[in-house]
Amino acid sequence: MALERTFAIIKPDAVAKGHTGDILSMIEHNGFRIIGMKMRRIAKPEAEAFYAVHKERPFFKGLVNFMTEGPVVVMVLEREDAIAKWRELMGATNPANAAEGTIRKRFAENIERNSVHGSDAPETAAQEIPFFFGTAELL
Ligand code: IDP
Ligand code: MG
Repeated sequence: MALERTFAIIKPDAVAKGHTGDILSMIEHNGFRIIGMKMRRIAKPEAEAFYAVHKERPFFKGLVNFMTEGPVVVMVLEREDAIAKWRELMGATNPANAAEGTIRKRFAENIERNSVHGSDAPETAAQEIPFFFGTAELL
């Protein structure tokens, strides 16, 4: 497996509760190199565009409100098989189903306020990385 990049977010619930450092530590201890990172807020139109694939879902409005309620940390992570490995470290969308040792098992409040985001496929990563980062911001 070649080096791969994925896009990650530490969501507003986890930032507000002071879990940023613990999550970054888990990322680094699991062999990811953080090649881009910034703390910022996501504006409503940005959240709507970012999650456009979910716009017909009943949870869409709540999701957009949640993702815009406070600061997030957006990141680009690099390692072998980064997309799958990051999804594995995140854990299942619903923390009730998340495996021991995953970020969502440890920190997520519920299926919506679930602490982290990760790209789900190479095509998604290729869209999500430039959504938040210019090439000069990736080190
Ligand atoms: P993922 O983040 O594990 O890839 P997706 O199905 O892509 O999960 O959903 C995107 C985000 O939407 C989730 O991380 C979660 O914040 C929210 N979400 C997903 N399903 C539900 C739901 O049934 N109720 C409320 N929020 C949900
Ligand atoms: Mg998803």
